[in-house]
Amino acid sequence: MKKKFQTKEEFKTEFERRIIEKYGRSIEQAHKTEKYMVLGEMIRDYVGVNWKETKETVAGNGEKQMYYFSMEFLIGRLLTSNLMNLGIYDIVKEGLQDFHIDINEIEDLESDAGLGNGGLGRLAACFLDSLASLNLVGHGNCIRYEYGLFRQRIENHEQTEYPDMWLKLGNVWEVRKPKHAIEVKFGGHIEMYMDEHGKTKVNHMPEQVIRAVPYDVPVIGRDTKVTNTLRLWSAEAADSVINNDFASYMDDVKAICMNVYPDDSTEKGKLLRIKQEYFFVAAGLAQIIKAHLRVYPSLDNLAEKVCIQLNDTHPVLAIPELMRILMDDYAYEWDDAWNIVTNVISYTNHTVLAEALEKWPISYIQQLLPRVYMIIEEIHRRFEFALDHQYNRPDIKYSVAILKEGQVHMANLAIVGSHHVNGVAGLHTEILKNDVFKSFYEIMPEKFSNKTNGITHRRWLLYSNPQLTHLLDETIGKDYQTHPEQLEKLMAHVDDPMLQAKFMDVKRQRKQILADYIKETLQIEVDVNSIFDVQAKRLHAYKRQLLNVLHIIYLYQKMKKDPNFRIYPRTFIFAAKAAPAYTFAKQVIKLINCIADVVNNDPQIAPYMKVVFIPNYGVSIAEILMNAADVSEQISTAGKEASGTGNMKFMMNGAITLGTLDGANVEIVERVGYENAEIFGLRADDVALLKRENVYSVWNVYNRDPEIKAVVEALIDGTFSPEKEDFRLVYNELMFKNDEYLLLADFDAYKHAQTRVQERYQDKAGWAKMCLINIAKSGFFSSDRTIKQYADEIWNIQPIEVK
Ligand code: DL6
Repeated sequence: MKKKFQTKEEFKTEFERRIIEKYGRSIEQAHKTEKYMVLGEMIRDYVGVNWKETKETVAGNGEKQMYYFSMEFLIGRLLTSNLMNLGIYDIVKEGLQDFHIDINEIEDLESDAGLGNGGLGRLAACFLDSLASLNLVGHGNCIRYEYGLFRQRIENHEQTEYPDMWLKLGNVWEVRKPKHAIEVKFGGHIEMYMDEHGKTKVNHMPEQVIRAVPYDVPVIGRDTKVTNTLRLWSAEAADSVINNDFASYMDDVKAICMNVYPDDSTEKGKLLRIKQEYFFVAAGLAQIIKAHLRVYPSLDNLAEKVCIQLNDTHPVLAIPELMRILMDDYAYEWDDAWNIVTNVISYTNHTVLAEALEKWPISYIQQLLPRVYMIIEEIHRRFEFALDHQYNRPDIKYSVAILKEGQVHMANLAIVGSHHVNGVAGLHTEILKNDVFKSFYEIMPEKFSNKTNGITHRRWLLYSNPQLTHLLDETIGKDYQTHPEQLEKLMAHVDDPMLQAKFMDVKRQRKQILADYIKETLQIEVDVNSIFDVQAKRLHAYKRQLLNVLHIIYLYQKMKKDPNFRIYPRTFIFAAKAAPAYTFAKQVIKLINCIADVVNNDPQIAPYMKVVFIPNYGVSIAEILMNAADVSEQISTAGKEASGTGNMKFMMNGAITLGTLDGANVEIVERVGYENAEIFGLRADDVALLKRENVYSVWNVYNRDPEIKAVVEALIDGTFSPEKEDFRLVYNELMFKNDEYLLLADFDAYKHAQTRVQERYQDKAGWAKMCLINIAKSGFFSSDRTIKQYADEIWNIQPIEVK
């Protein structure tokens, strides 16, 4: 089958024809959103042939397929990356130019898909890009949320949340597939009976049935025909509405796909969250089973042909649900079903924070998913039996229990039901093995492994930083584009003064792009000759944006007090969303904006220091922010950040990591050397020791150091807000919870690290060399490497060839 266009002229003819046919207007008359929609649809249809051929190859050759079950896929805009991956960007750009259409304007119309909230979701998106680009068959399974997390605006210095209507123009990339809809059952009761062969049969009489309708988005790899699917499930009313109250039934249906993160602090919120989790898992599994049975006579070989990766604990209900399908719908005995399930499923852990490890009240699961709960109980019972009789470890029964304290411990269920469990960076995996999941590791060490995260170098370097890409092509050739580990070739050139100068020029161009954006959106003038120091990530106490803020206060106070003390000009840039109910995080955002107001408007200080908070951080903002940074702030309390992936994006674009030895920072430093990063502060072991021995007192630090005292007092003395109580909560969290995240314990070390940064920046050649070394060593952090490891060591899938 022939593609619809292969040359610029063919593209133009097709584009013009479609505009006229769809909107009954000429190109000149068409609105730019209409041009965007038509272009998107053309690209989607363009890949239709590859999509079909990939599916046929998989079925024809009996290829094994991987399904990535994730509540989040932060895929960002797709137009540019799809055009680039397909190698038709220039044809399309020039074709549009002939019609006097600027491709950048069209690109800007696309919204970031609102399918996630942070690093975990962006990781899933990078993985999809790498899977297709490596010719691996790996699909995404998620919810088609109607509204993304929220659109953040700053009003009166504060975060305000507006609906993120990312589907406002529709989603040009998706194809609705009503024929593949699945009925998902909730509530009700279970009837058990004996069939004519004396076998126990189970009948679930649900209280509510909701139809899951898939919307498929093609996932296009670079220079390959392999086209995978991101399947997004949308909730609709089922034909058989069992609930009598139609209005409240419709509310329930709508609620499932309404938001990414419904507030789960209430019972209602928790029930909704469990419903969301079961909804996309049950629908995804049902479709996998159907597709399998279209090709194979039974499910006996399911584990040979299918594997499922659980992205954190959110999709863990896949374990009991697959058991349910195998036993209740296909009459498998428990042991056979368990054997299949535990060979299909594997689990990635993304956090060590106790509060982020999901636990759901037993009564909620029982009420919503009565049959699934029975199976969880049986998994729990059998595992306890195994602890007594197989592992001989009754002593650890409590710590590894799936059911305890009235709750279902989802991570424990995940570990018991998976063939592999992995962490996302070396240090993180060690903490899982030696601390968080120590008891599990003792009895099943072979399950645990590390898969250090990665980022797709296509989006984060090749497409978002064409200036640097051009310089790299010129210096080391283009092989690194398909083999990112070959960025290492740059090491042979890092001492070249000409290259160093060219790199600084590229960085300057990227800084100018960001500076223009800041000017246009925030009316703040920033100096591209200053050090761009960036902290961009979700706002959380453990990520310690507040440490950065306290240091800014320190510099401000010192410059105000001593006219002879001046710093090398620095622009401190923040970007972060705070969870709407997370008051502390929202106060920190307000604090940053209040400080920005004071500092930026102080004529003595502003030439040396600017503070900028860029609102509505997301993938598109990251694309102009990461590559403009000189300094990458990765300053979490050691042991708390599982990996981080922003650190890798900064590094790949030639920023220096200013960080603690936490998450993947450890592996960054291992590669670039301590001399090419700025590492400070307590190590994870030190933190653990301080906590264990209970020897730290925040008041001792406060009383010992007058400078620290002055900084802390500035939170509540009206320096940054006439309302002295505005930041009381921040103050209290710091001082009356004994500085849980050890900000003041690390303050001095951070301050000195910051001083070294400014000294080193002034040696331009030395700085450029450091940046080039960071780029050269960043190939390891391409998600292509990560995905190859998952494919070889967990999924056992191989690249395919689509003819
Ligand atoms: O693995 C992706 C990403 C890591 O880079 C971050 O370090 C980690 O915080 C994040 N984890 C989560 C899970 N929930 N929590 N908290 O988002 O995963």
